[in-house]
Amino acid sequence: MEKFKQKLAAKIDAHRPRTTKLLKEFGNVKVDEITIRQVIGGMRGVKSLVTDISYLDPYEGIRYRGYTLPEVFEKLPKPAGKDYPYVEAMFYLLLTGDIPTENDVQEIVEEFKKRRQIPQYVIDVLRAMPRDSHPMAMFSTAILTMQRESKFAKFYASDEWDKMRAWEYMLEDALDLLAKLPGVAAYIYRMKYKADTHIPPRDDLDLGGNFAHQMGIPEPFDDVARMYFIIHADHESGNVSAHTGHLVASALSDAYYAISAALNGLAGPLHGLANQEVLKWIQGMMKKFGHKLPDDKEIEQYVWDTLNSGKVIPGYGHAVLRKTDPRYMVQREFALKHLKEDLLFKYVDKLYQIVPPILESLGKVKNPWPNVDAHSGTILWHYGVREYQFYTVLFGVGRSFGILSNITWDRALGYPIERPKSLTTDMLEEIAGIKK
Ligand code: CMX
Repeated sequence: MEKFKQKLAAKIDAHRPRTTKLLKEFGNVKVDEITIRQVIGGMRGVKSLVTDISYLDPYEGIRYRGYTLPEVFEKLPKPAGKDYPYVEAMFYLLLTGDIPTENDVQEIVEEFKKRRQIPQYVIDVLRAMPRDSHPMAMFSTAILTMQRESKFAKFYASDEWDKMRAWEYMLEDALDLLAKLPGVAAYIYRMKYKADTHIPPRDDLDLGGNFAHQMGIPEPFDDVARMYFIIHADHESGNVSAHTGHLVASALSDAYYAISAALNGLAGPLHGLANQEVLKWIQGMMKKFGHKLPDDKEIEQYVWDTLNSGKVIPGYGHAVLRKTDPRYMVQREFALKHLKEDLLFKYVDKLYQIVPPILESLGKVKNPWPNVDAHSGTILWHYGVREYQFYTVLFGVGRSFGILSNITWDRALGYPIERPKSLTTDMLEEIAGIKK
């Protein structure tokens, strides 16, 4: 791991003067202006965060370190005979900004293997939870339970504490956590849904391959896991899960606190739980139509019935994106290759044509196009992961790679504790000129 750490240290040293210069010499330069709509409306579009790890263009979608998703899939090294890259390679890219060589990737693959053993007390805590707890509650609890392992927290409490070296300990926690998260997720899955039978890890597999193995699902589910973890890793830092992770870590809380909290945000139906909601919604439709593909008029009516009952169409819309999510397209391409004849996919395909014009006709929806969650459940269902409460856990494993990369850099660049200012309604009325 020394080679990787040295490389990252050099990148950090090279970057620090840029941040320092901006702060010291240009700290008072205005970035933007804020409207009352943004203040009341969830800070939508307020430019108040900085990350170099990913950038979300409303029309182009996400770029990781400047690379679009198709470029990420094309350029990153892949395990022999596989269609999708090593998740470890993506982690290398997120942290360093560089495309790794096969040797670079192997260093991370081996490091994760060394660190993946899950402490017995985590298993004990999971087993003590009511079996009908939501898998996201279990996942977040498992992570919080491991907080006692934090090397960052120990470093902070020691006489050695040095702000300039804090990132090294955040990275240690990131590696420890990421190595264990797929195993924890697989454990929860098999405990809850597979008669509490468990599959030990294999040493000859990469992280994605081993995850599929521990879930007990044959190929090409290993490629599904790689694809899935990669597309869910990062989406800038303003989304609920990434922002929560950043915010919590800004208090110098360690990675365990930060990731557990971030996952609690991911568990919301407007965020990561939407993939579960999508599948529930489509299957409700399938049941209604007797598991046959209905005609367009019938689907239109079903969509309108959902909207008229005051609900949103899950899997459609986005706070930033203004076109079809490239993460949806990546999954669509996979589905067209591997599950074209799957009835569920045919529904998803039909909805892709029917929903956007309906949402557009409402006149208020800013993005009528599908997001990442409109598709993911379909592929998982096809390969036998039919317990859709579990889908957000998979999203959470992927998202943790992005958040942990970000909070490692947060510490490297010494970002301070986050503390925006709030106003009262009286004050806003004064600003608006309603009140004197
Ligand atoms: N169906 C119906 N109405 C929708 C809609 C959808 N899919 N998406 C947005 N709208 C509505 C909003 O509810 C809002 O209506 P009101 O003014 O009556 O409250 C209006 O359109 C404007 O919303 P917006 O500015 O277009 O969207 P927001 O930035 O406020 O919200 C999001 C974004 C994702 C929460 C929203 O589009 C939504 O609820 N989508 C469905 C849930 C979903 O798929 N979430 C997953 C997002 C991806 C992720 O973060 O994981």
